[in-house]
Amino acid sequence: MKILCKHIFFLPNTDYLCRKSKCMEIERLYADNALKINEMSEMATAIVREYYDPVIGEAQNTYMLQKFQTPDSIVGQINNGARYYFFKNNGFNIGFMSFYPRNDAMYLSKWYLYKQYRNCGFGRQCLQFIIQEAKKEHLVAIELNVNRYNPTQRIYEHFGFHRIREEKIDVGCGFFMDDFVYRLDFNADAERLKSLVANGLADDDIKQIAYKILDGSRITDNEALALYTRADLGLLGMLAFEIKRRKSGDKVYYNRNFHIEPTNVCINNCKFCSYKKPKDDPQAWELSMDEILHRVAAYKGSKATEVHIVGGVHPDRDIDYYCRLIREVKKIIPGIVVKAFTAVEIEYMINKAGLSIEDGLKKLIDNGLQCIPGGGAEIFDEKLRAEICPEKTKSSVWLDIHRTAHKLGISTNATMLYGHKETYEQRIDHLSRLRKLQDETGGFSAFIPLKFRKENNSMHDFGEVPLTEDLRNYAVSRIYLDNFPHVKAYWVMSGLETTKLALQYGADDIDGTVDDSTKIYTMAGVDGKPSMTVEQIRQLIESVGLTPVERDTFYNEIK
Ligand code: V47
Ligand code: SF4
Repeated sequence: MKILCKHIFFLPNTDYLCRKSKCMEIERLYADNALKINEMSEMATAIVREYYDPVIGEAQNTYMLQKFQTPDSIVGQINNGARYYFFKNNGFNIGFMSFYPRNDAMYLSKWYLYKQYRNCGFGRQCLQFIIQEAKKEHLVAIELNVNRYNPTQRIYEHFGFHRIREEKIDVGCGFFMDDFVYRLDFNADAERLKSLVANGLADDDIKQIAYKILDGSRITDNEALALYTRADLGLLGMLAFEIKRRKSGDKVYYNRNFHIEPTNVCINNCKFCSYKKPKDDPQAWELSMDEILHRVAAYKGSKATEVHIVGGVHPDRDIDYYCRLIREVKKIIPGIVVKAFTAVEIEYMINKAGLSIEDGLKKLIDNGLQCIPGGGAEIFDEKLRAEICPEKTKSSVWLDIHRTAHKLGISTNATMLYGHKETYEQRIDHLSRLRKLQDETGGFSAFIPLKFRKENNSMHDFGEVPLTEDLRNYAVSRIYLDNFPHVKAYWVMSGLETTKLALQYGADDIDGTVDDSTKIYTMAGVDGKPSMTVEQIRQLIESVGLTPVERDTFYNEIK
């Protein structure tokens, strides 16, 4: 059985617009407390009777009268097979949804949050509730339509829905809506996989964790530790791939991008960094604005959709310089998305200008910043951070900058530098801080594990971890970060063969074409030129049986 959800409207037909406007009017009056519950109920019932189904109309009437008496909480009721759920908070009605069975499916006929409660996080709460109900019913999937311009898509992705197709909906009166259909699969293969786990060699406690994961539940820190230390790599791959499959099917995302690294001169001295050089070093560079813009101009007319701008924290540059840089880039290629500056660079420029994080970010956004990359996170554990990158932005500030960016409406990425001196507990602590922030804001798009590379830096003697450790880390991260829509295997850092394997261990994104425009990893010892054509990327993804999908920075698919 499936749940089919229709967002906002009941069923598409010719009187849709008329019905919709009446319903909206009633809801508005009710939300403004201008209507009493029985008046609202009668009017709503009349509309449902007139336009839809008398039985459901009655049920709605009975339901409304009963349910508005209930105390705070999300409440539900079954009437004649139809269910109505009203969302309440602090005694106020914040919205409602209703769904009812038809043939072998449940239709979510309406899901609506009153205007003043939108953007307050209730959308997430309601969706969580719908998912929980669907699981209780043992439904296999939820499908719902969302208007392609509706920003709530991010919420669905946050919960693991993936876009399966586009649909043109005839809403009557000659109007059409362009929708995306999103789908969340619960346990298509869960039972089959559970029996594989049951027949496998894992210890009982690992098996219990595996069942929990396959049931779609969140794992605890202790369970993550058990997976890191005791789970078989094959089992981890199977679980992580299943989670990836539920989130993005067999798709693997890539984009057409290039980097600009304005300088490798930096006020910090991170011990793992092979990139930073003193000003007078022959390997140091400080590109002028003209040089940068010249590089950008080379992509004019190309199909690149994103420029990724990051570099060292240069002591002489300030926020006005970087705002101008973004503006000039946009003048040259107006449509390009500017993903720029790690939280470390941002902290420096904002402090230098004497601005708060919020005002500094607003300024950057007003000048065209659209996304913040995930760099600078390293490892959040304060003690280890003080050892390997003592001057760097504090973990709490890194998180604050990303939190504020999300609240201001831009998405960001998160990274973790692993494979040096950190313990598994420290990795889990790092992932846990990210998971909590993502619960709060939902603003992260992708998590990118970055493997420590040892050449030309003062942590050389730590060596590099083996491939098995990379895969273990991809898998546990994918499983643990259940609220991150994407895990990226950054091919420039991991190399092509590891990237292919990472796609079997939970990654669903490999970054982009890059076009030989970054030096961070070649300077740290990674072989080969960081450049791939679209054909090479697609071949790489297809070679492991998955489907390449070009995306923009925000994971909109590009046809
Ligand atoms: O923060 C520096 C890492 C990061 C080394 O958001 C090293 O889409 C390994 O964050 N060994 C910058 N890692 C790169 C980065 C990134 C890359 C690609 C995509 C995105 C994204 C973000 O590089 C730094 C640091 O963690 N790093 N030196 C090294 N020796
Ligand atoms: Fe500077 Fe970044 Fe290198 Fe640290 S990792 S020294 S902040 S360039």
